[in-house]
Amino acid sequence: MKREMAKELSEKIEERIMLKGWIHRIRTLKNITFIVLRDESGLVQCVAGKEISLDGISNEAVVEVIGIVKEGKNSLNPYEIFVESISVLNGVIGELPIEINKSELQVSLDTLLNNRVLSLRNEKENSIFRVQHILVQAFRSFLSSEGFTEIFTPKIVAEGAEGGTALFKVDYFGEKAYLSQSPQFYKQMMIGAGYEKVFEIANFFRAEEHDTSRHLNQFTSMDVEMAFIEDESTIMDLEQELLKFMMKELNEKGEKYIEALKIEIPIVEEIPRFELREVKEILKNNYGKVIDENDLDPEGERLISKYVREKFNSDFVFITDYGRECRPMYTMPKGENGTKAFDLIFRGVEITSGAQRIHEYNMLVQNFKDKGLNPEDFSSYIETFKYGMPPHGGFAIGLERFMALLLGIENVRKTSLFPRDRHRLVP
Ligand code: AMO
Repeated sequence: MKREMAKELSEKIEERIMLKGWIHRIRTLKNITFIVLRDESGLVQCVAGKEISLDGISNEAVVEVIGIVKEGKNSLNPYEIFVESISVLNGVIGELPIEINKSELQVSLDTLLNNRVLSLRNEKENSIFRVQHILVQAFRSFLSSEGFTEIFTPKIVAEGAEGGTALFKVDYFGEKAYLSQSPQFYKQMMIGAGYEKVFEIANFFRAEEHDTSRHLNQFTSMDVEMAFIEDESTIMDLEQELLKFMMKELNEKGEKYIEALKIEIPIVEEIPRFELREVKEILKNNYGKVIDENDLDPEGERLISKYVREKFNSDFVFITDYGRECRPMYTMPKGENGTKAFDLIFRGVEITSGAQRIHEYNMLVQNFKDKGLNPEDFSSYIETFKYGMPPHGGFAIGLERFMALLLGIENVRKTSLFPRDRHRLVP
């Protein structure tokens, strides 16, 4: 007998079918037991008379049900199953550490993450990573259709690519190595290799001591790099179109999850763009917030987002022209002390950094020196700029952070399957 799925029974009325899944809930009345079965497609109620043996049947046991499909009268599913037999394929040992059949899990973040395999069975938690799949597929599919090539760069590297941020050390056969913070150097090197448009979706590692709701020590970066750009605006145009497509795909393919998670999908149109100096003016004039540096702090990001939301009805804002001292060594300078770099702020938090990069060898060497770095330590990257590197630029979206903001989830640990933070190495 072929296995059917709980939410695909419309053609099966009055037929004898087989379902397999987990026991979601059991309610026993005098002569009848209602068993809600859960499989990947959803829930269905199974009705068992008292002649049916329920040995070993308990919440979360894996079972096989054979029965007849009937029109149902419950809100779970338009159909229900009159059980002829139910057998346990694999039972549950001991007490369940969490009750997962609630619409909202009533447990602490630690309990949720410690019992990840169980908590992910909850519909809401489960939906988060279905949405992730749609977003990642959309990212890949949009860029592929625009002629980008997907690349896979090393995750064990000899030097850090992001200047300031801390690195995890690795003992590489007795040699010093690090876990990669970003594919930055390699995606640029691929531009040098003649792939004019590349992207990568991968995990990267930051040994930051941050213990915040928006930092992980292992995160997923969705990286893009592209040759022959005019300047950083070409890159922002691309990201805007990419986000439009990702939101369209989520709308079209994610109905079930949008409902489960009550997602407010942002409308992506012309994303407002402000230079950092304009942002500073806006924050001073509207919120009395004075910023001295050529960078924005988290409060500044939150306030400019609020302003743009109210004035432009946009959940996104690009901020451009950051100061040279707060951008990495590969960033193309602009004017006296600026850069051709931008951030994308979404609902109050930075989700993307991007920029035009330096493509001239001498300028790059000088910029590394200006940042207090020894260019010789980075020679395998810098040498490639001697042999004809086109003007180029790119950006990266932090997937967990983007998802947390998109889904209205307060902590990035919840948008990571098995988050790595300062205190968490298992599961
Ligand atoms: P940046 O360091 O700003 O830029 O990282 C890009 C985006 O990645 C996400 N992100 C993180 N998410 C969770 N935890 C972290 N510790 C973490 N660190 C970063 C953020 C951030 O906006 N090479 C450049 C990108 C480029 O210019 O192409 C880079 O890595 O959402």
